Amino acid sequence: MRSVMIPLAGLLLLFLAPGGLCQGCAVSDKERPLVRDLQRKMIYSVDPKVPPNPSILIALRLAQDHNKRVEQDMLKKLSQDAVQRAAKSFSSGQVALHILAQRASCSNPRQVSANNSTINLVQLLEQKFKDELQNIVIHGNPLTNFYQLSLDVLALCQLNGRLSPARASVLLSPDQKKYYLSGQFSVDTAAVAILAQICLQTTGRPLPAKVTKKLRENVQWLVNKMLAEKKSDGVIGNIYSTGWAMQALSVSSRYLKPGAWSCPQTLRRVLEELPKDTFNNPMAASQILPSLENKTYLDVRRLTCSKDPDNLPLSTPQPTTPTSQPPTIRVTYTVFSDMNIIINNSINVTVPQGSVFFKVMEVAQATDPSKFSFTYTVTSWGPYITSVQGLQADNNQRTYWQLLSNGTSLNQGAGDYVVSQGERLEVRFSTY
Ligand code: B12
Repeated sequence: MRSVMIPLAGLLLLFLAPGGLCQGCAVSDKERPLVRDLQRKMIYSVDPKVPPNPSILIALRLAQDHNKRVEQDMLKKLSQDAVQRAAKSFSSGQVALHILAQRASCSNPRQVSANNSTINLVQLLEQKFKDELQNIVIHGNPLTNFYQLSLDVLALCQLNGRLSPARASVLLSPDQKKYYLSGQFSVDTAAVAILAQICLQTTGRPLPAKVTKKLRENVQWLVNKMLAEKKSDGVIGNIYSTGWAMQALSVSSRYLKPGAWSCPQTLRRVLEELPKDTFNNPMAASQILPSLENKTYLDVRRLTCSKDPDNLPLSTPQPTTPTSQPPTIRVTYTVFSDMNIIINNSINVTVPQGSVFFKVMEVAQATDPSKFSFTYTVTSWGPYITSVQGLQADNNQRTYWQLLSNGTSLNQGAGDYVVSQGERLEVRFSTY
């Protein structure tokens, strides 16, 4: 009797595990090489000149296959960076991601040590989260955005940090200003907010009935909004928000009407993109990988490290042979603003075929710096344009430099978007 009971109980656990195998929405063995290629791409992307990226380690930790040396090395670099810079220069969301990366590596985020110093990242996040809430009271906006506030709640929830579920449920309640960016519903933000609130509901600590009700209403609103952004091919929002959306919907089954979402359809659509260059940006790769493994950021708190296989060998990447000079293409480039100051400058630019938007901006700047000079900061997604012709984007005013092609807003940044012959490119001073 006992020997029958144990496997049965095991099977039952498998079915009950959130994000478990029961939904049949992970890659097949045949597709596994695509996932391993994505992992290797992320590993090779590591550039010692830019700060280490916690999202990459989280994704690698949530994967089935591992390269222990690489993961340990990343953890060490992240710890060094956290000790050196977290208190002064990390945003709240960056602290949250660092906490999750430490926890996913079975290392204690309350005691991160490097170079003879130690930092308590959970305590630091509690402080940074407080500062965010205070900025909302004073300015009506958080210091960052609701995507990061949701990451904060998610990390504090998973690490049992100081956080009032009642306040979090009010913070993440339905609101245009929180979940819309540039008039567009932000699927990414909604997805992280769902994961955060599912976490609050499933900590095992009892919640007042009023709070439970509010959290449920919030999640239901977010799930419905997100489903309204589902395209007929299974993409939710755009291809870069789809990974987050898959994570959120896969832990929200009780909020979904039968047939409202087909995970396998969305997964197939994402798999189609993998052999293309769509997820070349390591940040994009890190955000899609967990859903290929049928995992979510909520699994971070469940990860144990001792039984990980060490089965992802790295081959030395082949140096790309320099090809002969590519032909050149011509594009037009416009800098436009009808707020604060009026700007409307255009230029024709010639660049090698295969160039990215950023290259066009550089050539324009070199040709006529008085009209096309620009500044940028290096972020986890690549170069973020902060000013053009001296006009600075400002978070408190909710302004930014928007990138467009032929009048349509781009879903990639200046460092990634490859331009084509005859294209009309534009940077436009906008509000979000
Ligand atoms: C909030 C947000 C914005 C805000 C940023 C300002 C603010 N208030 O925080 C606004 C609305 C201004 C914005 C602008 C853009 N964004 Co945006 N943004 C986000 C979002 C929802 C969260 C970013 C975040 O806070 N991350 C957490 C923190 C901890 O990480 P971080 O790296 O420190 O965050 C900073 C950078 O990410 C930077 N940032 C924000 N967006 C982008 C986009 C690019 C390409 C770069 C290089 C940097 C960057 O701002 C963050 C805050 O300082 C992400 C969603 C996601 N899935 O990541 C999309 C996202 C990163 N954005 C995206 C895009 C495409 C853009 C734009 C290029 C859109 C456009 N057509 O102009 C512009 C950037 C143009 C420029 N000036 O260089 C895409 C990137 C996809 C890709 N493959 O590159 C994402 C993934 C959304 C999506 N699903 O399409 N964004």
